[in-house]
Amino acid sequence: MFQLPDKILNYINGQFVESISKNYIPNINPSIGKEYSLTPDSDANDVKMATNAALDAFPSWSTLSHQKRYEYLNKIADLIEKKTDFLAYAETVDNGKTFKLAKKVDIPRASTNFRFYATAILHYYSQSYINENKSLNYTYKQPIGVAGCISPWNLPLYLFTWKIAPALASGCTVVAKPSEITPMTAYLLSEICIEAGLPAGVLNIVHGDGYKVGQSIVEHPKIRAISFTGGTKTGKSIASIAAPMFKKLSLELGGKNPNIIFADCNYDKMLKTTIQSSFANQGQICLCGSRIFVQRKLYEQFKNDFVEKVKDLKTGPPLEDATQIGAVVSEQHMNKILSCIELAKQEGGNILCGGKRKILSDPYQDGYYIEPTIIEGLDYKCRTNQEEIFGPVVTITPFDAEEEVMMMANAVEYGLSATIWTENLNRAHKIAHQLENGIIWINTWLNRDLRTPFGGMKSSGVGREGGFKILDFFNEDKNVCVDFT
Ligand code: TXE
Repeated sequence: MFQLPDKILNYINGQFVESISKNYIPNINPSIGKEYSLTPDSDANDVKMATNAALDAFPSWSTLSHQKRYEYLNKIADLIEKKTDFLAYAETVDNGKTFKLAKKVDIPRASTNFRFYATAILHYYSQSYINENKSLNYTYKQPIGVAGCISPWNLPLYLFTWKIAPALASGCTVVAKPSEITPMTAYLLSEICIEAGLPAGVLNIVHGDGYKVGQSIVEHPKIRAISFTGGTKTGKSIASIAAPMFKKLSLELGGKNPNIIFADCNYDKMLKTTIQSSFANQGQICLCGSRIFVQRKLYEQFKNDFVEKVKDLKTGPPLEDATQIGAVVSEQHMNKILSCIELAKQEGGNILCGGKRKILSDPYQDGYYIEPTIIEGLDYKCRTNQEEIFGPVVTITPFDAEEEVMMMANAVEYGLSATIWTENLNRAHKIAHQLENGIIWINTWLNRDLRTPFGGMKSSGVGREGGFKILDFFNEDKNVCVDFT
């Protein structure tokens, strides 16, 4: 197949460099549970060096024409597209997701992220006001400076580029950190940036752990905006540091998303999509619908059909074409998910299928595989139905009236996304307006238009990514008033 580097480097000031400490952390391939590469174990000193490079590059990058910035980002999109198979292979080895999914979703979306923001900046506009022929007010969009972009391990290149592309398009320069659990495609992106001729210091990628590198980015006084996707607990820690420094914050955090199914739904489409929304990427997508609520008269039929189809899903080596459920991202995460399943049993849950680690044959016997798991019979208030599991685990719960399912759906600290299945569109819109979620899908799931605001409410985050919203985030609005009496 392809050859991946057995050691990756930081990308600072247009160069590949070791961390100053010259230490490395092992990078594990979750499909076989073995080390396959080394990642720089960077710290605050590397972040300082990267930030200085970004500061030096800011004056010329931020005053480059939109057309010129378009050309750089578009070139990067072209190169990602050209290397789709290699990048998909790298993502599969690093994350454990199926090659099919990486090739069909992750890598094409990474290219689209750059393409979308390359063109968005050409259409970005601002307001102006003439008042009683005395004065003109106009909004000058000023790039904020050096932006910090910190991303998670579940959709590594997809979410890494989802932050970097708009930041660069806005005229910001960037200090970025991918998850230390899945750093490979971020490293390959830096090779692409060099090939695209991106000027030195515009994008700097510092590898390492959340505390020594991630927190150093958040703490650095010259990094004026933080765009973060990851766990709610980490989001709280970042906010507690950034808020008193008056930094701009974009936080896309965890979710515990309801999937609400009414008896009048388009049954076949609902069932097919619900399998996807439950187990895509081994359930490691913040938008997965992990709490499934089914109107009582449909419950038994749905339960039987859903369990039967999920039992047929093939859990196996991610590179094999027949595989539908790959490996979860790490041994630590596998053990977290297995402990959540044990908790569900203690809380009175009935495991309808899955529920345990799957041991594959050699050479995959040490890989991190969990069978897709469906649990019924739990109270909506129990921990299993309140806490984010972030694995191939869903609960199913019957309901009678709309008021009851609305109450249960909203009875969590999270508010990221929700799915509603019904052919009664009056009911769908009424429920959509009452759900405490930032993203609502009606009779569909993960149906994305990049122009739309993306993000959650409550403990699912602060701010919105997507469209011009994120360009506003990376810019300061300056109002200029001209008197012409
Ligand atoms: O996220 P973390 P992880 C949820 C999911 C998962 C949990 C933890 O429940 O189990 O979050 O996942 C960096 N200051 N989601 O461990 O720890 C870290 O190095 C600054 C939902 O991936 O939040 C990584 O680059 N940075 C989420 C990034 O933050 C810090 C997707 C995310 O790490 C830091 C992934 C700190 N103190 C997990 N600590 C979603 N909403 O999509 C860590 N980091």
